[in-house]
Amino acid sequence: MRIDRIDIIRVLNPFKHPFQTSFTKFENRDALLVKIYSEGLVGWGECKAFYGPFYNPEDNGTVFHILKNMIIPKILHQEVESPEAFMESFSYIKGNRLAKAAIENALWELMVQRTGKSLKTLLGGTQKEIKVGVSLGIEKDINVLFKEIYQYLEQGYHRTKIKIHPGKDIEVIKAIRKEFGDIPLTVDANSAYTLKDIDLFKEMDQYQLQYIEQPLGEEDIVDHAVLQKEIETPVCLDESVVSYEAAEAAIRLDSCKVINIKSSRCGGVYEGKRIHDLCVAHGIPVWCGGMTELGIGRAQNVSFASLPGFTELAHDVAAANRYFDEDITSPMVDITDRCTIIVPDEDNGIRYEVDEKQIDKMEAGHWIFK
Ligand code: OSB
Ligand code: MG
Repeated sequence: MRIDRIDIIRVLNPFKHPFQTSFTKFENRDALLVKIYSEGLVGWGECKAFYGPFYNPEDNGTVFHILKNMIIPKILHQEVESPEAFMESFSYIKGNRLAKAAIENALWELMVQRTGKSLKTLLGGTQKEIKVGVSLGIEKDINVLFKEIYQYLEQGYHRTKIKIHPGKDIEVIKAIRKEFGDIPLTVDANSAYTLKDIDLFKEMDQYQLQYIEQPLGEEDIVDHAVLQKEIETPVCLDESVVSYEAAEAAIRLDSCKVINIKSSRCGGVYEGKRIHDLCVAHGIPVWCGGMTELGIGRAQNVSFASLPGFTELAHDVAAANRYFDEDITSPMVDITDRCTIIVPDEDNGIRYEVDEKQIDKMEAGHWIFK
């Protein structure tokens, strides 16, 4: 594929309801999109970074730098053989995986157009639909949280995940169990705790959580192994799994019993698939995580989650209207009456077309490289 031009576009899409995590409160999805022009085709990619480095070390500013100064000058007016070849040729750039994944996303879209095959087919996906769960932010008022849980249970969401942080954890879990009985429930700490809190996690064992997501720091793979030995509830790693090697370390050390794969956090779906295959080989259950994506990234997650290992656990890939009134694909990604999302493929003809009018409406910056 010859790369003829690349645009970086910053968009802002307000959340219907602010999303509070242990690291920040999100009012808008502030995202960078990349638009790659290649031999008469246009491939879009979405960068999953946020406006600040709260979830992982990258943010929109660092991504912009890496794209503008490190990646775009090297691929503009050049041939790129495939998304995999792109990733391999940029392995000399350390980290910066969200930045690389944004370009990779657009290259896969170009591959879809060039081959006439779906991303599901190109990746080797096997599932027709994926099961979705909901991830709810921290709420000051427990009644607001209860109302939300009722609302999503009514829509059939297959699992409820709540964000926790010190001071808003065990009591909230206890209250939810009392109100909702034995619903499939998980918690996500976004690395807000340390091993000093081990008693708290032991106490959580009585609440039958499906898993506890990323209780300790991103780099605490060893500490997670210590914690997992002490508790029954499966630890699920998110932030710590930045690469195939990190996943391998976590599996070898028994740092977790479940892994949340966010392909972008690992540099794209090519690396994500390698981690998926590794987990399947070791019998580690996996599910597809989310980053409150806009439609381009959300649609890519839907295709990624069709890989054969993503079976039992529900994904953080909800309907777009759970977050936003409007989105940048037509149609917006939506759920079925079984609370699943249909995976686009050649047979069902479903496509989430990029809606450029919506992108224009949300545009907050535009840079052209040609
Ligand atoms: O840790 O899984 C996470 C959102 C932003 C950053 C990190 C995380 C999340 C979520 C929401 O939990 C996932 C989603 O609904 O897209
Ligand atoms: Mg998480």
